[in-house]
Amino acid sequence: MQKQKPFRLITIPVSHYCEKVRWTLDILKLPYVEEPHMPPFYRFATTKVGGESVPVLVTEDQVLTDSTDILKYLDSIAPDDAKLYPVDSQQLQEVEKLEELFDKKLAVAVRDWAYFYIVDNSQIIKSKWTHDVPFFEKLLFPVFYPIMRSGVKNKYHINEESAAQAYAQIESIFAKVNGLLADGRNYLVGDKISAADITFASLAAPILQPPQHPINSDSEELPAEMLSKMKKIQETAAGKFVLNLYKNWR
Ligand SMILES: N[C@@H](CCC(=O)N[C@@H](CS)C(=O)NCC(=O)O)C(=O)O
Repeated sequence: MQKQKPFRLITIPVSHYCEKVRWTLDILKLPYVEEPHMPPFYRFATTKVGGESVPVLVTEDQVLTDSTDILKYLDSIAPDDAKLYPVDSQQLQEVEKLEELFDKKLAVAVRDWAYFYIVDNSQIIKSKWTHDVPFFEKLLFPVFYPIMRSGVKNKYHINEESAAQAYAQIESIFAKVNGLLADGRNYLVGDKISAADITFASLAAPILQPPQHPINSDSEELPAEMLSKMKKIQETAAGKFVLNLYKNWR
């Protein structure tokens, strides 16, 4: 592969979709420079290049604004022995189906469930949102937090009922993954790590808190009920699978 100019990766560092892309860049050893922002400042960075949400990957000739599009692109430039999407068409379909399920259902459920427990706690949110962001953004956290807190609660309909539904959704996806792993396989699809594994692990990470996650914040401060629900998920086969993926591949 010819020498690559570093990509720009616009993120909210703690975002699990951003972790999915960051992990892929790292595993493929592709050079990139992360541009970390907190809400709402990421919006200035993403809209400037034609995006909205994070992550956004800016290459020399294109801007990619969805994590799956980014993974597909990175895979297209990866050497054959490092590819994260299988060549076999049936396996490819399985990877794509799982990635879609994790992106659309698991990630959303994890986000809504976690926000229910922490969105009103300014200390926890500050430590999560301001990790690695420019100094002036951190400085403005007290100004923007109250606005962003109501924004998050309204946009994602955060309440006790939606948190319970989100947790049930997480449990049902974990039950599905437990089922896949029941035959003793080492990876979700095929015999090597794929985009399905990286997507599942990254998007489930906030509820599993793997020690190797690059954005770590103390879990002792989290509410007891949240911690006990996390523990329940950590003890499942799929939870252990994610913790092992982080240990061995991150
Ligand atoms: N389908 C998108 C979803 C990304 C997404 O929802 N990102 C969240 C961060 S966790 C976000 O930017 N939310 C704020 C917004 O949409 O403005 C992807 O896979 O990249």
